[in-house]
Amino acid sequence: AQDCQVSNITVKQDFDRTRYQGTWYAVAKKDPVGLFLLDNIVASFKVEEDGTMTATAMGRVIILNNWEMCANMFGTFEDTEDPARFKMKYWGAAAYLQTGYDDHWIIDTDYDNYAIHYSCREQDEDGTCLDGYSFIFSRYPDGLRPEDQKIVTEKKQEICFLGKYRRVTHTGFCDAA
Ligand code: FEN
Repeated sequence: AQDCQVSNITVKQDFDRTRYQGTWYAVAKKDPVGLFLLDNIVASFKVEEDGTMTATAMGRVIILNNWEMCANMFGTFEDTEDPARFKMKYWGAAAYLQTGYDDHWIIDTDYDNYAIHYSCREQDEDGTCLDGYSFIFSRYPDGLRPEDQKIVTEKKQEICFLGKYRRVTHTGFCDAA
């Protein structure tokens, strides 16, 4: 999959949404074009009674007039033929937050420590990703274990986003909210 074709990107085999439930801390992200979450990003995944995967996410944003806010985001995941490939519908608790509908793939996870999410919003004519985003999540706010960093670096390379990530800091800004 190192040819950077979106269609050649592999995802987590037999993704188990039940084991995936609970809290995940973003430790790094690759931003898309446009508005996004800045830092202090924490997500919580849940499987609803009808089997649908849903999630909430908090993250710091700076709105007009340089006002710092915690964005409260909601997502519902529509299933596809592949258990690790979803369509994510998302919206914010506040009206000024953008809504969207993205491809959302779980590239890899061990359920207990690390996870890599990938979304390509726009493909180039050559089949590579022109605009996309990615999150590296950890079960721990302090970051990834050294043994998981190696796997994550390999996966960043496979999805052709290596070198495009920024660390996501956790300062406690959204903890009270
Ligand atoms: C994910 C975890 C699972 C749940 C969800 C996730 C995705 C969240 C996204 C957030 C987008 C935020 C935006 C913010 C915004 C994968 C983390 C749902 C995709 C678009 C501003 C900034 C400034 C402004 C207005 C709005 O709209 N920010 O003036």
